[in-house]
Amino acid sequence: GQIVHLEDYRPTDFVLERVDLTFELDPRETKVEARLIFHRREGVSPSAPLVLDGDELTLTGLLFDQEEMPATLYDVSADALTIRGLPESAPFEITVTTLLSPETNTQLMGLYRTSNVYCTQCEAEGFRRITYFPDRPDVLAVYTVNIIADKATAPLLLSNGNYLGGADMSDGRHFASWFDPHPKPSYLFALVAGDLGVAEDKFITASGREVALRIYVEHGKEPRATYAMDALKRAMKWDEEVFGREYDLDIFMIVAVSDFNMGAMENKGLNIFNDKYVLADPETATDADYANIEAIIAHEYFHNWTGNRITCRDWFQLCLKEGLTVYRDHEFSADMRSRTVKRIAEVRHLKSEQFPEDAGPLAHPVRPTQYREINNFYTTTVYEKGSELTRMVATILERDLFKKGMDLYFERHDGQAVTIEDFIACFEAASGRDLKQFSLWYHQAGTPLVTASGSYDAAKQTFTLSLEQSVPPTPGQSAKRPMHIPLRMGLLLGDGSEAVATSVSGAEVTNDVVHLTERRQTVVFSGIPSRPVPSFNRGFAAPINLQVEQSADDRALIARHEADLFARWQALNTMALDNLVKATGQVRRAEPVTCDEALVEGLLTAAEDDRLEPAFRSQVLSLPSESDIAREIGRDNDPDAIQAARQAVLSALATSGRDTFTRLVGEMTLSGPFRPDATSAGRRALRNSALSYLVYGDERPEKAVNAFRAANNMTDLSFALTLLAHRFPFAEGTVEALAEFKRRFADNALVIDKWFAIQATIPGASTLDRVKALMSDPHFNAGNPNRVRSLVGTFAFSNPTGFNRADGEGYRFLAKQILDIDPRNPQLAARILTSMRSWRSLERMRADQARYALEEIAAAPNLSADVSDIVERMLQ
Ligand code: DPP
Ligand code: ZN
Repeated sequence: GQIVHLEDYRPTDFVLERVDLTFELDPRETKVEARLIFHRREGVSPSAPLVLDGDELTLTGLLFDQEEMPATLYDVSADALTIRGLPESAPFEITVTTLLSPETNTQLMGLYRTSNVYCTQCEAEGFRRITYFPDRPDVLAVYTVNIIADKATAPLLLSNGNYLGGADMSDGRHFASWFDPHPKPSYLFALVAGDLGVAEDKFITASGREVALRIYVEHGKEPRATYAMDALKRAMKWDEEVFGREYDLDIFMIVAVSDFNMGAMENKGLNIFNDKYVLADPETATDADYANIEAIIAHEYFHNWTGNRITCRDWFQLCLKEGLTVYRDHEFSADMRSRTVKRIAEVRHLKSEQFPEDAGPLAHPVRPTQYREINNFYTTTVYEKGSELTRMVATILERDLFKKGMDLYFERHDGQAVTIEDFIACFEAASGRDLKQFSLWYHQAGTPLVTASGSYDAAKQTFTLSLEQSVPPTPGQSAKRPMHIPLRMGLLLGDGSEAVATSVSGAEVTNDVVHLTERRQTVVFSGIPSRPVPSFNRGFAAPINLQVEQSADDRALIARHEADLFARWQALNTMALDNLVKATGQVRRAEPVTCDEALVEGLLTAAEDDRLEPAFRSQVLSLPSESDIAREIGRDNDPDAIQAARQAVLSALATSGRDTFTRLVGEMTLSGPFRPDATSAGRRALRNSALSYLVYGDERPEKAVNAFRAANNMTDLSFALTLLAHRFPFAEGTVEALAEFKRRFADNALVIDKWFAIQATIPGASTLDRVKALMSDPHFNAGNPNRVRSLVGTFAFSNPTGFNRADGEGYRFLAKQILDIDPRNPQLAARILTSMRSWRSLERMRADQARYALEEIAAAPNLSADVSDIVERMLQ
C-alpha cells in the first residue's frame, strides 16, 4: 500500500449530488446498481477525469446519462475506475453496475453474510467493495436505497433513514425503499436483510417528536435486548439534557450480528452491532458486559451528532469523531454510575492499553499525518487519548465555556466534514483563550513525563514546587516541544485538611489547576502554615506519567484525606505499584519478597471503610496487573519474575487481611433477584475481590469450588471459574467446573467465549498447549472474530507468562495464527498482532525470540497491507 499524507489533502474534482442504489441480493451474485449524479467543481480543469475507488469489484455495466459508456472513455484497474470526457459544468449521471459475492466475503468489509443475514460494514473504506465510488468522508450525499431479495429468507429489508415503501414481486422476491434525507459520507451507509426478531419501543424527543426504536436480534433472543433498549433510551435523553442534541429521524434501528470486526458501527439510523454488545441477561452476562453494553450503545448513538451530522474531512481527523464520542460516552457512564469508579476504570484502561502503545514502535499522534492502512489507526491512542484531550479542553475552559464551545461547534459545522483545527477554533472563539500550545497534544506522540519536587520554607510559609516536563521521542518525532499540561493538584496539611494559598506565582493557576506550559517552571504557594503534602493529577486530568519522590506516609495521608476520591485510589495504587516493582527486583535477585506495612495498612483501611462505596473499595483491592508492573519497569522485563512477585505480594496481603476479607465476603453477599445496577455490581465486585484474596491465601480449591456452586449469576460464576482455573489449573474441581460450565452454556457462543478466555489466561508456560487444544474444540471457529479474539487474542494480549514463554513458542504460535488469519480477515490479523507492541521492553532472550517471530511474519509472501504495515513498524 501507498503512504497517504495529510498534507496532500485536496477536495474532490467532482461534487456528488445524489446517490440511488439498487441491490438485488443473492448470496453469490448480488447485483448493485449505483446511479450517481455529479458536477465538476468550479475551477477544476475541464479535462480532469472522474476517479472512483473500487476494491475487488466486478464491473458489469457503465452508463453515462443512461447511455452506454464507450470503452475508450474509461479504464478499470484493481482499485479505481477512471472516466474521461465528462461535461465541463453541467450535472451528469453515471450508472455503475457491479457484482459481488457476500457469502465469500470473509474480510467482513463491504457487503457480507453472517448467519444467513446480509449486512454491511463500510468504515473506513468498505463502501468501495460495494460499488465504484468517491469513497472518502468529505463526500456527503443524500441516498435512496432500493433492496430486492428473496422474501422467504429475507423478510426484513433495512437501510439508513426513513422507510419509503415496499411490495411483493411476482417471483417470490420483494423490495423495500429507504430514503435518508441527511447528507452523509459513504462510510455511514448500511444495509441489512434477513430474517430477524425485533424488540420495539419508542422515544419522545424533547421537542415532542416520536421516534420508533427497534433492536433486531436472532429470533428468540428478543428478551436479551431489554437492557440495550433501556440504555438506548437513557442515552437519547442524556444527549438532549447534557449536550442539547436531539435525534433527527423517525426511526432508530440497531441490528446485532455475530460476525463483526469491531464492537459496533454508527451507520446513520441503522447501527450494526457485534451481538456481544447487545445481548444480556443475568444468567449469561457479567456486570462488565452490562456496563460495556450501556457504554457502546451510548457511544454509537452519540455519533449521530459527533461523527454523522458533523463528520471528518479525511481519515487523519478520526479522533475528531472518536475521541470526542468516547469522551461523551465516558461522561454518560459517569452520570449513570459512580463518577469516581468510572474514572478509575478509564485510567486503568488508558494506562494498560494506550500508554504502552504510546511508548512503543506503534506510537503515533492522536491526529496522525500519514498512514499506509487506515484500519490500523482505530487505536487506543485515537480513541482513548483522543478522549483525554477533549477532557483537558473541558478542564482548561471549565464547564460553562466548554459547553459554549461545544454549542458553537454544533452550530457552526452541522452538515460539514471538518478538522481538528475547526474543532479547537470553536473553543478558542467561545472562550477567547489561545489553544495553540494545547493543540500540540494532537500532534506530538508519546506520554509526557512530569517530574515534580517541592520544598517548604517554614520562615516564609511558602511552598515552592519545581516542575519539569518532557515528551519522549517516538517514531518519526525525535524532538518535542513543551505542552500545555493542566495539572490538577492540592496541598494537604498534616491533619488532612487542604491548604489554601494566599497567593500563587510562577504559573497560571485556575481553581486547583496549575497550567504547566514551559519545560521547567517553578510555582510558589504563599501562606502555607506547615509542610504540605502535594497531591498531583487529581482526577487524572492530564494523561501523563508523573515522577515524584513521596514517602509511604505522605501517600497514606493522601489515601486517607484527599477530597478527590480518584486521588485517594491513585495514591494507594502507586504505593502498590512501587511495592510490586521492588518485589520483582527481589525475585530476580532471588531475595525474599517483602510487602510494606504501609501498603497493607492502606489497602485494608480503605477496604474496611464503609463510608466508601463498595465498587471503589474493590478497585483499591485490585492490584496493578502484571502488564502494569512491566510498563512501570519499562525495560529488560521478565514476565515470570513479575508474576512470581505479584503472587507473593498477593499472598502476603491475603494473610494479613484474612479477617477483613472473610468479613467482606459475608457483608457484601446480596440476596434477592439479580439486578445489573451499579450499586449491586459494586457489591459483587468487592465481594469477589475479597474472595480472591481468600482463595490465593489458601492451598486448597474448596472456597472457589463453593463459590462456583453457589453462584446464581454470570458475574459470580465466571469469577469463581477464573479463580479456580488460574489458582488451581489442574485440580479436579477445576476440571469438573470447566466441563460443567461448557455443558451448561454450549448453545451460547458469547458465554463459550468467556470459557475460552478464562483458560487462555491461565498463567504459566503450559497454557500454550491448552490453547492449541482448544482450537480443535468444536465450539472454536477460526472464521468468527469473537471466537478468535477470545482464545488467540486473549492469550496474546492478556497472558504475560504463557505468551512470553522463555523458549519463544508463544511468539511462533502467534506468527502461525497471524499468517493463517490474514488471508481471510486482514483487519483481525493486524489487530491481534499488535499484542506484540511492547516486545522491545522484554529481556534479551525473549526479545530476540519475539523479533525472529516478527521477521518470520514480515518475510511471508502475500501479506495484507494491514499486517505488513504493523509488522514493519514493529521491526523498525
Ligand atoms: N464503529 C466504530 C466506533 O464507533 C468505528 N466508528 O468506534
Ligand atoms: Zn466510535
